[in-house]
Amino acid sequence: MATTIRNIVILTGAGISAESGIDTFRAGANGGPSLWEQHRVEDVATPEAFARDPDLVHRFYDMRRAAIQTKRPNPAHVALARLDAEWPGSLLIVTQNVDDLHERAGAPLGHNQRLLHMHGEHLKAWCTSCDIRSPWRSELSSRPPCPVCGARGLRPDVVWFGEMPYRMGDIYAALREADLFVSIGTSGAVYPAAGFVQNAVELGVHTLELNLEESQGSRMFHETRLGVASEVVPTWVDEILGRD
Ligand code: BV8
Repeated sequence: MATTIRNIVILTGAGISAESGIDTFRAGANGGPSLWEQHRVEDVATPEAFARDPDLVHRFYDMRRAAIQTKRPNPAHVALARLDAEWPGSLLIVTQNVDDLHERAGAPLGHNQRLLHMHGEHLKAWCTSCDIRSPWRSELSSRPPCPVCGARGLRPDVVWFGEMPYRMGDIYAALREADLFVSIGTSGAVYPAAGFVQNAVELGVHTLELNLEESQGSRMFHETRLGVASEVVPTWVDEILGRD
């Protein structure tokens, strides 16, 4: 472990929201892909699926956008919000999740500057006509007008497979400055997020994995702690804040 830890980058995945009741992507039998209306997520979360069958894709996202609004942050989200509020060094929480549970866990001032949704957000709609992203909590299946330009071409503001994740430059810049990279609740199955641990190791950054089970990247971490996020994350946050 680096003697002095100043700059931390944290990557979170679906596992941090599992105990809040949001299905992970590999919630299927023996870790297989979870299905929705007999579709694999990877087959619905693509621009091709949206072009081929927009009603199906809108239905998929309308259901999930509504579902997350009935869920609540769990102690793991709350612990990271506490870290955000109290950590004296720099901190970037990069989430692969498109739910808003990190935000709702307690948003100390400037929280949004330290939270980055690399795969977009359920609660935003992206207009394919004027390119503006608007906050959005209801459905898109009825093709509502864009709040800005009025066109009826809104899509979920979610990064689909084959699309470039958001703010990759900021993420790599933060990794270059980091003393510690922590991966929480991710299977390490989807790139480029799954490659961050490799980048960190090559940059000499200490790497820690907090996960329910071994992930595809576990062998690349200096340290792996297994357990449920609602327990292992608060314990780690107490430790790093010097409260253990
Ligand atoms: C890109 C938003 C390039 C959507 C998501 C072949 C063909 C086509 C593409 C590719 C290919 N091979 C590789 C690719 C690239 C592809 C990819 O990696 N595919 C995989 C399937 C092989 N990646 C992409 O397409 C990315 N873009 O590469 O662009 C490019 C280059 C230039 C120009 C343009 C483009 C974009 C990927 C983003 C896709 N969108 N999300 C939506 O949500 O609907 S990905 C989605 O799946 C999530 O965001 C997340 O990233 C991923 C799921 O991973 P996890 O979060 O890890 O969840 P998972 O269920 O897998 O694991 C949960 C973990 O938690 C488990 O380990 C479990 O043990 C643990 N857990 C469970 N419970 C708990 C727990 N841990 C703690 N406590 C608990 N209680």
